[in-house]
Amino acid sequence: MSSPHPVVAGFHPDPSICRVGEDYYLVCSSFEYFPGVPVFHSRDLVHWTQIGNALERPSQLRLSAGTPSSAGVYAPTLRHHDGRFWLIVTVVADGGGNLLFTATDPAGPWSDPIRLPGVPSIDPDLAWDDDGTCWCTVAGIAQVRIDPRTGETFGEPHKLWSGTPGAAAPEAPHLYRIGDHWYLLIAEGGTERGHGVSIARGPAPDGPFEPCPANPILTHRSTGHPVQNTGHADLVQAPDGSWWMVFLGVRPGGGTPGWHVLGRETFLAPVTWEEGWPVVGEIVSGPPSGSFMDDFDLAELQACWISVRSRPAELYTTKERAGWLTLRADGASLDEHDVTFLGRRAQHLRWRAKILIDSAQGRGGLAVRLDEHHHYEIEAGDGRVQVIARIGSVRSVVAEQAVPAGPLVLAVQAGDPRSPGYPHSAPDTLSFSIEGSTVLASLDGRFLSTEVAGGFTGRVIGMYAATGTVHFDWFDYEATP
Ligand code: 6LW
Repeated sequence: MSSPHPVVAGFHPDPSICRVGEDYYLVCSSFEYFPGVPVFHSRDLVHWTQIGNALERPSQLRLSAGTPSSAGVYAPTLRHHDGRFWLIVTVVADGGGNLLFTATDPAGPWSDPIRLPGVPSIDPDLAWDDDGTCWCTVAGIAQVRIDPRTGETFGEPHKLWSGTPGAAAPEAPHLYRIGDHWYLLIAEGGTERGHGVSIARGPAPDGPFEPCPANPILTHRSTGHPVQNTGHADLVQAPDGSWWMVFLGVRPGGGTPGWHVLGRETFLAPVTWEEGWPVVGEIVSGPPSGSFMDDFDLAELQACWISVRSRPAELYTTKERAGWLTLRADGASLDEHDVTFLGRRAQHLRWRAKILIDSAQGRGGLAVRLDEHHHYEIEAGDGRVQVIARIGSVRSVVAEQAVPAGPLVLAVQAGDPRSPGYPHSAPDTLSFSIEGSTVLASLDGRFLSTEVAGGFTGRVIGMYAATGTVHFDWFDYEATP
């Protein structure tokens, strides 16, 4: 089976969706990256455009250098109620916890956080009943009433449901009033190959809840489906009355056990109802996302650009040299938590990215990053270009070439693996080159996969400064056959 395409490709997990009139909005987790919580808009559920990031000011999101990768921003819920947008999210970091933000325009600005010290756990959800009571439901599955304007909780959290007996990790709850019932949708099985979605219903927002006899209503566990790990879902009703589910899934490649390199992506499926229970249809393939070019002519950075933990304006600017991005190193390398790095999510199984770099005043380059311990890069400066591989605790310069002074085009391509079809075959090969010259190094892509690196994210491709000040004229990314 050829793989259906996500509707939001690349590392965009834990989707939460809401509709206002003809407009749909969707948010995702962002972990150690800043700005946090990408916000998307669509009119048809299939074509999505990023309209901003909800957490874009340090007063909203402070991820210290001590925040581990794959900690940070987890599993938001987006809702529209009483004329405003409400976003609730867990920030796994010092000074974090469950935080609530509001906005009148989902493109921003979003408020500073309202703290919810009485809300335990992760994956908070918001639902309001007819008398205006706000119910916050979290992984576990537990619930507590809150005042979303102040963050006050009323009473102690109480357990609502443990999910299917024997299933791991009941999490990602979303509570909905649909017809005469309250429905409690959850993920279970863990966010790996056993992932799934189950549902229960009851007469009131606090239950009691009766599980659907057909649970899990969505799972690809133990199937040959090209999209695996399906779970962590949210439901939305279209203006025509039809129902839809967004959920995360991965596209593993290579031999066994399969390696997914793009992180957990957002997929879409139709939902019908039988005897008062939702039935999830086959994935609706999204449009292949297009190519992307930024020549840094704008004063502000586009919404898709993300940095690691923070983005101090003095280290990242397009105002210093007109039409160029200037990155200033701050003493940290890609092996550390606070590197000067500006990247975007890889969104295709096969792609190529290029930059035009001027490294006369420093060293820097083009990196493919999974985390501090898993990244490959091509770096220019001091009259040479190096390809560097960092895999676990091993760091190695795998290729080096002297180059003449002046700007250079550096490229990386994710192409087919060597020995495709073999049980041990990699998902892809990452090849690094100086444009117009031969490939300097071709590296096994599996080491930049979630199955090797661990964690919740996917590959991010970007520019960085290792020492001094480095200028980038443009960044160009495109899918390849
Ligand atoms: C998230 C949990 C999950 O909080 O993974 O897939 C965690 N589901 O619900 C991190 O994304």
